[in-house]
Amino acid sequence: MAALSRAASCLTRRPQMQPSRLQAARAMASSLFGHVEPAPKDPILGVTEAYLADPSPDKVNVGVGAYRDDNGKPLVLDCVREAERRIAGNLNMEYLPMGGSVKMIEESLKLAYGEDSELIKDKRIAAVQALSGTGACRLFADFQKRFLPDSQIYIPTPTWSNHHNIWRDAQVPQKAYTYYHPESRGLDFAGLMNDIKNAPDGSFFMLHACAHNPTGVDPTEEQWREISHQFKVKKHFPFFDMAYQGFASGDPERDAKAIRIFLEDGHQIGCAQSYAKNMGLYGQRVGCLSILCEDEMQAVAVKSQLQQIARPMYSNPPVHGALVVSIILNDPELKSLWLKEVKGMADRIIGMRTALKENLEKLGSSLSWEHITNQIGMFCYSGMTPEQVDRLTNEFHIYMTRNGRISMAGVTTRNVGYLANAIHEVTK
Ligand code: PGU
Repeated sequence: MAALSRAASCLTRRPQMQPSRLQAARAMASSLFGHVEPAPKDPILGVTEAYLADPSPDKVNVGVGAYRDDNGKPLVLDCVREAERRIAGNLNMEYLPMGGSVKMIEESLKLAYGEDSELIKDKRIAAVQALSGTGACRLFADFQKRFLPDSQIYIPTPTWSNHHNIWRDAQVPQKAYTYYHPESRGLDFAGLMNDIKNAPDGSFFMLHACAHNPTGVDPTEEQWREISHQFKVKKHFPFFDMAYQGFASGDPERDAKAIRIFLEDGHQIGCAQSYAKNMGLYGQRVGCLSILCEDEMQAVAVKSQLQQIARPMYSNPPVHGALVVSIILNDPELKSLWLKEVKGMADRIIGMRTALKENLEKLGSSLSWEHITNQIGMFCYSGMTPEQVDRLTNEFHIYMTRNGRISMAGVTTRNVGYLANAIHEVTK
């Protein structure tokens, strides 16, 4: 006992330092990092932090775009559980190649470019596994900076807040293009077309492939055709961020329509894919970056450069999520289970849109809430002001981003009445 406590006091005893040396050490530390200010809270992930810190039993998190089941719990898909059973104990955890899992990439390209795409057969697509959608966008931004150092990126107003950080850190200058029309709560198509026409020829545009975040407003098929035509005239390069394939319509094939229209028109495109939402693999960080090239030789060169960018950052991407994705998409039975489960998630969200709107109407709200059911995907861009959102948080413990975006994926049968009542209180 005595020996133990002696040993413990040895461990906790501080080494004696001369006061002058201590002061000098502190001064040096403060001169090294003394200028480092705390970073501002992230507008989306900061909301989750605040939610977690709130002890209220009534609290509701409709901030982050992460799917919850009708009990408000995170969902692991059955197809994912089955894939994990097949992985466990059967597969090794060796490094993947720098460009990631070849199988996962093959399956991802089929999802984005079409099962029988000639472009895949002709090996015209340079593609690498990426650290989910964020990593795919960032790899592309770094590639853009390295090989087209004078180019800029056009980003819609509004957009997912992290797009600005991604291209900022890659040191690619950003330009805004018109997207949303606040009065009609719909697409500002005329404004969008004008900005496309007025951008210098050969500009880079970042487009949300489907289920635009945060507005939930997508162009119609006809409008996509016009956009694609105008891109052709102007020789612009479309970069599609496809973080919600399957979440717009419930069908991943239908949600790839915008991309397919551009492909039919013969564009070269870039595409960021994520399995965070549509396979519920959020924290596994699995996605794919692809760049359609002129021919196979160019694709080989581009892929080798993408790998070169990845190598000093993280060397090679994580293996587990890539195994899950490739097992599911490679097996017809598991794939059809996945498609059923994606549709299930999308349908539950659509149901919650109707429920939220009906609850607001029942409470006698004189405002129009049509947009809740008109918008698609994970989010409702409610039109609430930052001050109204602050009241929701402070008075009702409802957590959401200050731009008025409600993650419909966090709305459940149990909390929809409470949410509607609170929204009515702060908007009446
Ligand atoms: N692109 C868009 C348009 C997104 O909305 C998101 C995620 C991503 C890419 C990146 O997703 P990965 O997880 O990297 O695949 N947006 C969510 C999730 C939280 C966040 O901000 O990362 C959101 O709530 O907007």
